[in-house]
This record gives sequence, structure tokens and C-alpha cells, in this order.
Amino acid sequence: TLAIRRSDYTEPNYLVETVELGFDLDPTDTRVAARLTLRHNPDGRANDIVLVGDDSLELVQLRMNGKPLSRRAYRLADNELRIPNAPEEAVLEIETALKPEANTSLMGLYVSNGNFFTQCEAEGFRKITFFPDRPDVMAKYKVMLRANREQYPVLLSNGNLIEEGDLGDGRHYALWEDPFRKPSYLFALVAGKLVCQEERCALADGREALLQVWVEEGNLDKTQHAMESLKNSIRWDEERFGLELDLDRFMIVAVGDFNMGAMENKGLNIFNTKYVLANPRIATDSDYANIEAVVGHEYFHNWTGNRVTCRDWFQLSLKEGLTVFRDQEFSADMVGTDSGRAVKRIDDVRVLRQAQFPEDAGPMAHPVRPDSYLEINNFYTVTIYEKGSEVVRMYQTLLGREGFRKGMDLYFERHDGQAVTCDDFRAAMADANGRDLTQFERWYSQAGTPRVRAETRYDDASRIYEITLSQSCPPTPGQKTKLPFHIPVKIGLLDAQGRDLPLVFEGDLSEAPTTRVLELTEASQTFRFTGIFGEPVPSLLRDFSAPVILEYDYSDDDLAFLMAHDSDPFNRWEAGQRLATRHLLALTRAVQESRPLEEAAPGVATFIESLRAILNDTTLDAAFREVALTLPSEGVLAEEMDVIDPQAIHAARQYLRRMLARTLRNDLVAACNLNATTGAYSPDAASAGKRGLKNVALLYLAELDDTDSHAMTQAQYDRADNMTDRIAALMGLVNSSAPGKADALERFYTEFEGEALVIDKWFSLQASARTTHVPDVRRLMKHEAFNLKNPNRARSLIFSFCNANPARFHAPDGSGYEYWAEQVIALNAINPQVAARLARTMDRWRKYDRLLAQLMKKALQRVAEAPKLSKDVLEVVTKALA
Ligand code: HT7
Ligand code: ZN
Repeated sequence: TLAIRRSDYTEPNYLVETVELGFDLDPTDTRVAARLTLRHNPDGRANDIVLVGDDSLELVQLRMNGKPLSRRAYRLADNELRIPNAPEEAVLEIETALKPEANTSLMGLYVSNGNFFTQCEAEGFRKITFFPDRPDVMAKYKVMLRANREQYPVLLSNGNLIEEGDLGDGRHYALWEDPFRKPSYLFALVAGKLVCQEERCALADGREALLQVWVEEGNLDKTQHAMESLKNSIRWDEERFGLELDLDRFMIVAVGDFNMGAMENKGLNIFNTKYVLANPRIATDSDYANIEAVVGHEYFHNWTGNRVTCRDWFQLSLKEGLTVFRDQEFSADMVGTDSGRAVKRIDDVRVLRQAQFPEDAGPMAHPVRPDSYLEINNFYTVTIYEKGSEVVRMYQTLLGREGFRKGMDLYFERHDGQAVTCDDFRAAMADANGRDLTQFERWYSQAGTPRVRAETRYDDASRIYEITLSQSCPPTPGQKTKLPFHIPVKIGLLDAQGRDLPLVFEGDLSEAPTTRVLELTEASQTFRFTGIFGEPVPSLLRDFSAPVILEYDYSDDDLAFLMAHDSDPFNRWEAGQRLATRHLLALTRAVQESRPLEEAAPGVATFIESLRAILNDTTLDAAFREVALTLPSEGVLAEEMDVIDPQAIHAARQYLRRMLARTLRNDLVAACNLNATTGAYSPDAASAGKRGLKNVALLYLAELDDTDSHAMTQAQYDRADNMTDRIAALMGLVNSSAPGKADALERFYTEFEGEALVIDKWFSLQASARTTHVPDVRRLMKHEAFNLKNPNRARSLIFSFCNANPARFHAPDGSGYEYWAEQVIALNAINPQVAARLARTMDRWRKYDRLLAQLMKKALQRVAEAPKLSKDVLEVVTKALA
């Protein structure tokens, strides 16, 4: 298997002008008639027409310019159909036969619960017909769908419905036309028994659009939030970026079998049910927030991805990083308040640290614009998405909101309707603002998380405060040494009262803001502030202005001070996390050395008092207090250790959680009572924040595992009128020895048996419970509701155990790893994409202590040697073992 390289890019030989597709839909034998008009590309090289088709395709007929092509006129080998010496213009007619029901990969055309769906990004269109399946080939599509009317009453595709009618013999048809040119990865069709909620929506320019949310029958009581989110997204993109919906009709369809979150097919977004269906009975506050974010994300792709798309898949972050940035800003604006925005920022940074930092330090580390891949599906990563979004955010930090908007405007002015590169985006930002962003390119080309080290010096006599920033970046696979990045470091200085000082920069008196963006471009630079009376406490990397690890020798007192006073809520939270990490690592070492924990972290009592102050500070939003009270996860702590010891980390964190619960018991009980929400459920940020704080408090109390906490948790479980409170209480019960826990689990299952998304929660909660060991997971796999073919279900049990239950997964006997290997191998045969995601669990094996690392390596080797390994899994395990 050969790697695809970015440096090998060449223009397509032929461009496709129009595509007409005729589908005769049948689960076991679907026929696709494609009619393509092609024209030789003046910038292309040979006069060979090159089409790609998957192994699963059966080629039934091939005609060029009206005549059947003889077997000698084309070559078909290694998934490539090549027609050498073709004319300047050609009309190709290709008939293929497919078996959608047998397609468990969920790429291309497949069946889910009796209905037809497609997924074409990145390379699924080649499972439908032979085609130049690459994003720089953009064409206009017309799609005819034919199927049995009773079984498939609804027939949908991209764009506008231009005709529908009866075909006799129980069949009917629908003809769709998409007015916009698009790459093949944005093609979609849906056919089956579906119903929709629809609304007309007025657009800024006076037009009206029809909005629809399609679901299976029985789910119409769960579409309102997705519809509201869609309308909010449309309004937000008009207001923030001046971007309007360009279609008369915009559809969202929910499907229960789906590889990822959702897909931005032009005018026909297809969603995992998880990101559409919600009502208070089945969905939690975070489900509601995720739905809003994903609906926004897919809608925003209409401009950033569809109108302007990627030249090749190495440019994936051009659309994904930018669109994640846009959805993050959208969610922040929907909350509205400053502290609400900060909590959203904190949540996003947590994901980055928990998932992207480890990726960037492991065997799959890659630049935001990768240089090579074996399987593109493996590159839909947190680096491309979340780090990509941080890179886009840095433009806004450097250029200001207005400057960023100017750059966006120029980007669309230059590139609407084109397939472009990350360099094109950077050029638009630079040119619109008259800025040199040459060095900024390194954020795209160099992998790894940069470290920024700060040192400060205060000179009493001259009243000068100096900050010296130095940067470095560790080696990553294929990149031994790194050049300095262009890093925006937003800072403030606090006086002894905790007030922000005016920042006079190198004696420049023209302005003295209290927050400044320092631009670090060299390996080391010193910044001087004048007129500083008394040594300040620095607040560094405010709002997490760059995706870096910031090192500064803060004292415990400095951190407690920032925790109490920093005007930047992100850094207020950050100070608490730094302190918590410090204590947790000290406790972890004590566990490893069997020293008494009581003496291991002397500052911990003071730290808990700082948390008490925050918990009881009602001037702070509940949502902020919730994140401030949440300790760094076991995964984040693991990254802080040279050699990871999952059991010791777990024991240390549990010890601190219990200590906190004991010390703050009365305050926690009070927080539960004061934050009880009353009246009808609403997912708005303020109510969700209250529930969040209450449930964090409840789960601390549940750590006490005594009759009082059992009674409190049980009472909340019994009285809950929404899924947020119910699942939190169930979690408290399951992680304790409460007498009612088995009964609660059973009742939960019976009550929600018909709601697949809730049963996913039921599996996932048990998979990540402290009391769940490998044999328990194996038992759950035999449950009647378990189904390996359904990605949501597989993720809810297998992924939750392997990724969210580190103490049990890393059982010293290696049983967790054996289980992992079995599941990767089983999934490989069903769905390579999902299997490869699970394979990523072992990325960091070299960082674990020797005995565990050996067992992990053995499991990896077992997978690597398994027969019929997909490219997807092969790439992940060979890179891990390399
Ligand atoms: N652009 C989409 C990425 C995607 C995908 C979605 C569903 C199934 C398979 C997929 N492969 C790639 C999702 C997004 O970022 O919006
Ligand atoms: Zn996306």
C-alpha cells in the first residue's frame, strides 16, 4: 500500500461539466446510470480520462460519445478506469450495479433501517459510479431517483425538486437539480419512509427558503431544537459574515447508522440521529448544545466548504478548521454573556488538551496540512478540526474581528466557486489587511504542540517589567527540527489588589490597554512594560490565544490570586487547573511510592478553600463555577507524566475528589438545593448552567458513598423530569454502592427501550463506570440491544470502555488490551473507518510503564498481523508500532 503525497498533486486531465445520474433503487441490486460530459483540461497533462471505482462496483456498461467502448479502448485495474487518447470532449455513459444492503462500511450508498442513504466524503462517490472522485473536479448535477412508492415514498437529493410522478407498476420517480457546481463528495440521496417538520424562513435579501428536518416516523416530537438551531445558524451567518443561504430549499435528514457526526451535502445535510433528535425526556443539556453546534457547523459549510471547497484532501483543514471556528463562535454568540463565552472557550480548550495535544505528541502526529496519508479517512482528526480552528482563531486574534472579516470577504471575492488551498486562505487574510503572514505558514506545515516558556523580571528602580518568551517545539514523526512559529500571546498584568494595570509598551504612551497581544516570532524575545509600580502577577495566554503549552513558574499563591481576581475568566479557570494538576501529580507520585497521601500535597487544603470561595460566589455564573470545580481529567493528567501510570492517576484523583467532597460537604449540599431548576425544562445556557453546577456537586457528594448521599442521588433519580438530571443521578448511583443501583439501571433500560440514543447512554454509562471490568463489558456485548454494526452502539460500549475508563481498561493483566484487539479485528471486517478510530486508542502505548507497554505492543502486533486488514487500520497500527 502506497502513501499519497501532497507534493505529487497534479491537475485533473479532464474536467466534468455536467453529471446526470439515474438511480433504480433496490436494496440488493441498485442500478446507476451516469452520464458525464467531460472536457480536456488545458492545464491537465495527458489525454487520458482517469476515473476511479471501488472494488464493490460492478461495471455493467460503458459508452463514449454514443458508442459502446470495446474492452481494448479502456483499462480497468486497481480501482482505476483509464481511457487513453480520449477526444477533447467526451460524453461517457456508465452503468454500474451495487448492493446497498450488503454495504456495512456506511460509505457510498447503504441501507439503514430499510431506508437508503449516501455518504460520499471523502471518497465514497467511487462506490456509486466510476468518476474523477477528487474535490477539484466540480460539476453540475441532475439526479433521477426511481423506487417502489410504498417502501420509499420520500425521494431526496441535492438542490431543487423539479419533477416527480408515477411510473406505474408501484414505482415512482423524483428529479432533482442542483444549480451549483460541486465536487462529488457533496453528492447525496435519501430514499425511504420518512416524515418532516418544515418551516418557511425569510432571508436577509427578502427571499424565502423552505427548511425541512426529516426523521423516521415517531420522531417528529424531537425535531424542534434542530429546526431552531438551523434558523439561528442562518441568521448568524447573515449577521456575522454577510453570508446568505443560496438555495430555495434546505434539508436535514437524521439517520441512525452513521460513521461520524453529520455531513454537509449541498442542500441535503445528513445527520447522525444523535445530533438531531432531542426532547427533555431523552436529551441532556450537552446533547442540546451539541445539536446546536453541529447543525451550525454543517450549515456554515455551505460557504466554507461547498461554495469554496478544497483543492485536494491535504487541504481538509481549509474547510474543517474554518468551519469549526465558525461553529464555536456561533455557539458562543448564542450564549451571549461574556462569562458564557468564556465557558464555551474553556470547553473547547478542554477538548483540545484532552484529545489533540496527545495526538500531536504521538505516532499519528501530523501538520494541520498533512504531507502524506495512506487512508484519508484517518485524517479527519482533532488536529485538522480543533487545532485547525485554533489556527483560524489566531488570525482573528492577530488581525482583530474587523480585520478577520475583511480577510473572509476577500477570500469569497477571490475564490467563490473554486477548489483552493490553505495558502489561498492565508493570502486573503494577509492581503486584505496589508500584513505579512509568511511565517504564519508554519502553523500549517509543522506538527507538534509548541511550548512557550515565560520568565519575568521586575526592576524596582526603573519601574520596568520584562517578560521574556521563548518557544520550542518537540520533534514529531518525519520532522526532527522545527522553526519558530508566529504566536500571539495575549497578556495582562495584575496589581496587588488584583486590578488590571494599564500596559505601556516600551514607553509608547499613545495607548495603554489592559490586555495586549504580544507577537512572538523568534526563538526568544523580551517585551518591556514601563511605569509599573510594584511587581505585578502576570496573566499569560489570556483566552488561550494560541494552541501552545505555556510554562511559567507561578507560585501556589500567585495561582490562588489569579483564581480569585483575574479579569480574564479563561485564565481564572486556568489558574485553578494548574493548581489542581500540581496537587494531583504530587498525590500520584505518593500513590506510586506508597507514601501517605495526607502529607503528599501540603497546599491542597488551601486549594480546596479557593474552590469553596468560587462555589459560593453567586456573582459568578453557575456554568463557570461548574467548570472551575471540575478537576483535570485522567487523560490530561496522563499527558503531564513522563511515564503514565493509569492506576496511580485514578487513585490520586479519586482521593482528591473524596477529600473535596468531605471538606465542602455542606457547601455542596447547599449548591444542590440553590441550583434546583423549577418549571418546564429549557436548555438555555442559564438553566443548563444551574443543572451543571448542581450535578457536579451531587457527583462529588456521591463520592462519599454514605446513606445520605445514596438518598440524595436516589431522590434525584426518582424525581428527575429531564434526561440531564436523570443520567447524572444514575451515574452517581452506578459509581457507588447504593442499594438502589441495580434496580435503577434496570428501570432505566425498560423505560427507554425504544429510544436508541438513550440506550446508547445506558451502555456508555456502564462502560465508563468504576465498577466495570473487562468481563462486565464482555457480558454487555451479549446484551440483546448490543449491535456491533451500528457505530453509535459500538462507540457507546467499546469506545467508552477503552477511552473513558482508563483505570479498568489498563488492567495490569492486559485483559483490556486483548479485548481491544478482538474488537478492532471484528470491526475491521464490518466498518474499517470505525475500526481505525478504535485502533487509535493505543497511540500512546510507549508512554506507559514498561509492563503495560509490552502488553499493549503485543495487542498492537496481534492486530497488525490479522488477515485482510483494511488500509484504515493498517495505517494506524503500523504508525503506532514504527
Ligand atoms: N465533512 C464531514 C466529514 C466526513 C464524514 C461525515 C460522515 C461520515 C463520514 C465522513 N467522512 C468525512 C463532516 C463535517 O466535518 O462536517
Ligand atoms: Zn465539517
